[in-house]
Amino acid sequence: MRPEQFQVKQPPDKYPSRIADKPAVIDREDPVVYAKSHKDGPLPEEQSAFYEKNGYLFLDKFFSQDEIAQWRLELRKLQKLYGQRDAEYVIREPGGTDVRSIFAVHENNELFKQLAANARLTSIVNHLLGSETYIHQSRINFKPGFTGKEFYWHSDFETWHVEDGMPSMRALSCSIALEDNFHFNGPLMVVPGSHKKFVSCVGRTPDDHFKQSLRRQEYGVPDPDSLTALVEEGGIETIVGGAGSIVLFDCNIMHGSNSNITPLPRSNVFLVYNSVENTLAEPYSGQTPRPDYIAARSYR
Ligand code: 6CS
Ligand code: FE
Repeated sequence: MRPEQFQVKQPPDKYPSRIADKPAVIDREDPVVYAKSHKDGPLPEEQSAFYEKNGYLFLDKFFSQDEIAQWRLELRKLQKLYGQRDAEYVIREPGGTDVRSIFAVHENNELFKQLAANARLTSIVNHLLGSETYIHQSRINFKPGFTGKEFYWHSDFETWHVEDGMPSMRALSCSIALEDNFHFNGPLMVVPGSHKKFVSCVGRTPDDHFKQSLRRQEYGVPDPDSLTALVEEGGIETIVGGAGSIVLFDCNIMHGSNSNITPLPRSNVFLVYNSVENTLAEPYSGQTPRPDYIAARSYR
């Protein structure tokens, strides 16, 4: 795709957050599935409809064990390399030095670049988002055994809107299990249906917030009452699946994951696809945009 200059004029702030002194829950204005119909496209109709209703879709054994083995080998190489070496796109566990995440793997690593462009995956993503897409963010979350700490409840979109300037809810994440995600080693938890509500959070975003939030997020997280209300309505689903399974989840679904105190790593690669119709504007916080390795401000 051609290099695209991003937004020149600031789209309206449809989802204000971190500006009021008390939380609010507002309805989603944007569609979930942008395809004209659940019928056309690479997904069975009931799966496309399930995604719209619930905000996520689990696909077991999406990739073969041979494919996974090569990516897992690469992941272990990166983990070893960055265990000893720092880089701005390498995030360490809070209170420790184990590698928590490595960002921009779709740019810096040939194998993960190819994975991000996998046609079986992008055809499904483009159907759900109703357009061509580009990678807004990619990362490996290692969730190492014993030391992998939690990711507290949050909506990715709340952060991507406030801190990156993403105008609308027209993006999704694909989490690819490179190790088995069991119910006990810190799998992703989602609140089905929560993608249709936007929780406006309290608190002012600290400058350079990402230097803290990617280790432990404390701003842009829902207040207990709002979270309780969402869970009372939708419950909590834990996404478990063997290496090779994937889960697609809407940018605004409330999700999180617990710490991993088992010996078994829960290492997943996350690819965030954004519609080319939804390119980043200026952060709605009014602050300096986050670095490109966290939020792409152009694509090729
Ligand atoms: O701030 C972000 O973009 C990152 N933070 C979380 C907790 N999830 C999305 C993304 O990795
Ligand atoms: Fe997240």
